[in-house]
Amino acid sequence: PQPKYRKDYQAPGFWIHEVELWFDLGADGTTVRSSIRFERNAAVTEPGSPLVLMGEELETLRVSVDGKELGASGWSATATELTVRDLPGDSFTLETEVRIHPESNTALSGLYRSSGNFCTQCEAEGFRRITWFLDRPDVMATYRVTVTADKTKYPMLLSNGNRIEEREEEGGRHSVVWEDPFKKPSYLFALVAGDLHCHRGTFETMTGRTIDLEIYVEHKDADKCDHALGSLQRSMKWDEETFGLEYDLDLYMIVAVSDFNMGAMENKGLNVFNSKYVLARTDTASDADFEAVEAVIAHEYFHNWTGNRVTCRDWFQLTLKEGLTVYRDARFTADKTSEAVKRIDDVQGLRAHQFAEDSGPMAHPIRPEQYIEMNNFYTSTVYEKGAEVIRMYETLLGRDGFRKGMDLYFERHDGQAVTCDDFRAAMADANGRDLDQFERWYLQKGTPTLKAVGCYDEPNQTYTLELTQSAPENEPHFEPTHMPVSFGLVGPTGADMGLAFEGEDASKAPTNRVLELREMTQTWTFHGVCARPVPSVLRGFSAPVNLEMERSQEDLAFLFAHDSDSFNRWDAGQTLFKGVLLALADRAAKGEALTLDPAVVEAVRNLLNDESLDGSLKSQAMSLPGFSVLSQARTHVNPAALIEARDFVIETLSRELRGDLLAQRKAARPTGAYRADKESIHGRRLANAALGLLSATGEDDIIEMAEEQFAAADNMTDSQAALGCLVQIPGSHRTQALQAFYERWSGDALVMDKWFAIQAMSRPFDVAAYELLRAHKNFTMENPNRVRSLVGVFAMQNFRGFHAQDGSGYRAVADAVLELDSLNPQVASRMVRALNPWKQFAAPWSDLMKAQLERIREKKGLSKDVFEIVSSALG
Ligand code: HT7
Ligand code: ZN
Repeated sequence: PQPKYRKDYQAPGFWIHEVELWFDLGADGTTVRSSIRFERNAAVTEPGSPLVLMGEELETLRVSVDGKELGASGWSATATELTVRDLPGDSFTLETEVRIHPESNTALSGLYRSSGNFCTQCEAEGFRRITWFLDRPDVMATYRVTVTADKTKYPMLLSNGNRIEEREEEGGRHSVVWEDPFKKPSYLFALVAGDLHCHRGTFETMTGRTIDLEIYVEHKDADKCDHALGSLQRSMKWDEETFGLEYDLDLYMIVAVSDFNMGAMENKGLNVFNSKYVLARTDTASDADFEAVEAVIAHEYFHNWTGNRVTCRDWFQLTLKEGLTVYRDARFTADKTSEAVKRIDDVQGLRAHQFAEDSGPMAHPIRPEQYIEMNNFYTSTVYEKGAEVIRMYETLLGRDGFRKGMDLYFERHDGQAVTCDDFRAAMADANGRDLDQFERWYLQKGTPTLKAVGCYDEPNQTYTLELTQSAPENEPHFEPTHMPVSFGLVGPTGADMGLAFEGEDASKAPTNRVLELREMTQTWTFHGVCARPVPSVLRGFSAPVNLEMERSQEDLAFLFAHDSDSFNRWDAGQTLFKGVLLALADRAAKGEALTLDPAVVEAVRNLLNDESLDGSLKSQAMSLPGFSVLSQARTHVNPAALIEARDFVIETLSRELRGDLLAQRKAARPTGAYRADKESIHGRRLANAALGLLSATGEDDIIEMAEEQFAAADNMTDSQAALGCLVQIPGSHRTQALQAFYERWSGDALVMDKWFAIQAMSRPFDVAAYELLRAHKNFTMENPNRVRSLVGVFAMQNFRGFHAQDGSGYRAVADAVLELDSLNPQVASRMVRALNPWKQFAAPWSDLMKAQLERIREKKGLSKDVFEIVSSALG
């Protein structure tokens, strides 16, 4: 397969203004008729040149132009292109009729079936699996869609926009006609047909319009929709209040489906969701699940402006809508929960996944330069690093400046398909700022390093900070970025000091400044610094970089105890832990004895007992850097040594802090019936983190505590946390708890996903246990959630089992990839990435991982999704 390049962009040869579609849905094939109004784009194609449309797996039944059916010489079709010659002029109507097979579509792209219902997924390039089309985002049209199906089996027939007509047809069938007045690209098309429960609500907009809200789920899930509806209402309100953005259609629909490749899809007026991000009831979904539902509903809703009304010119610009929308949903969640907790969770995720991706074989700029299969570029780099880049605009321009930039962006581009450069220009022009250099964040891959060196001059009472940015190892053409570095100085009492430039009064100066680093190296000098401070650099993680700074354990412990910036306070702890863990891993690799510095234990004890912190911050403060973050800091990683070091520190903390953890758990656990207020959520998070840490030693009284919690829990947060502790201990505690959970929940697919995942990430779970679950009657390769719960969790979260020294973990995952590749290439290509970092590991692990990648590459007929990942990994 040949890559496509960003530099080769050309406008389409034809524009499409209006589309009319007729779907005749059947048990054994579906017929799709289309009538499309084309107009030649004279700037690109010569008069008389043919029309070439995109398609995949379509059986073409008929082609006509302006009402005249074309004979064999008028058109020709290959597997992926329909060429129509002899066009009557530069504008005409083309009609086609095709037959497709949703009933056997296991790739879940285009029109497919899930739990007996029909649904679609068109992003990125799935619309061409429905009908011949110019399936590219810069071709925007209005749609009128008629859906016809059996009325008993499919009483609900949905598509984008407004329902304008319903009629009975012969033979027990019926039709519904939909019209979407907003021009949209084909990737936002959607159709759903099924027998579904509809949970209704309304929203009154800021201009007084009433919007109907409809959430469609399977009947059995009718009592799990309240939270989704509330989340949607809160998102609509927030976007009005924060960005002045009002919803446009009169109807907003969300449909939950159980077979879905990703989280959700923002189709205009008709979102289709993975049921995981809709269904929530306190006994089946944890606090984290509730938060995720709200965040994903918000994300898809926010796309209505950032993505749908203003869309991407081409797929290279994906971060234009995704980075911006992730940034928007993160602000929403921060407003609704806790800004500090959300920031820490996000950066933890970014470092574990995006930093790893950015230093591996799939590293790419947030705006990639090339791709073979676009679906492979829905990455943590495009999404999460993309959101960090948007956040940097905000840090540089301020909240008000950012809002001005957003307003100008919509004023200029509503209804258009645009580029990341258009967004940057709106931000610059609205604020009278030069953001040319900022483009490098879109052009360069890899994580830059930011080196900070501070110097306190006691006689002159000045503090000089030197910042240096340097190239990531994998970006040979690095040029300095425009980097906001949020900075403070913490004085000996733990209070922030004034940051005065020469001539300013330190007592009146701000205690936090955003320093704009534009050169490779710059220095700043602060005056009136009356005592030796401890610097707090990159507060709030103001840029997505690796910070390097020589700091003593004492200084880190001091920041861990005092930094006024909650993020940096947490991060000081992480830096401290990371140093300790890596040193221990080096000792473990040499077979040396391990000991933990008591100062580290005391630092955690202090945090735990700091009553100014909420439960979530305390639980974050005691979580150690994970396997991914630790292994990024080393070449030739010995996974066994890393795991041993981590286990040792966890067990030591568990023992040494036993009294504090027990007290914290007791104080933090909410009493009485389940409540979902912030306090209770923080309380459960701390109590369960404490229980998790306590259970590391496997002592009887702690197991008993976990068993009691498991038996008595009236909510999934506590039940799942207790089960998570019990499964770590081989033997009857584990098997009984798993059995009880299974018996209670075997009829609920989303809870069963948890049952698989909890086992797959547990300590005693080796390849033999994996194979047993692989053969379990509740496992299927055809459901992506189930695959992610078992194969995904085993490969990406069970480092012990996956990195087994005999290579059996790698082989098991490669087997799954090969099987999945024929069923669902998108999911296969996600799973295979677990093998990507093979070069980072020491022998024998690296050779064993590589051998599995080679085995996969040899498969005949490998999908281009998996081919692209494997060939870049073997590169
Ligand atoms: N915009 C949506 C992306 C998406 C997707 C992409 C490829 C294949 C399947 C997919 N399902 C959804 C999700 C979002 O970011 O909102
Ligand atoms: Zn999105």
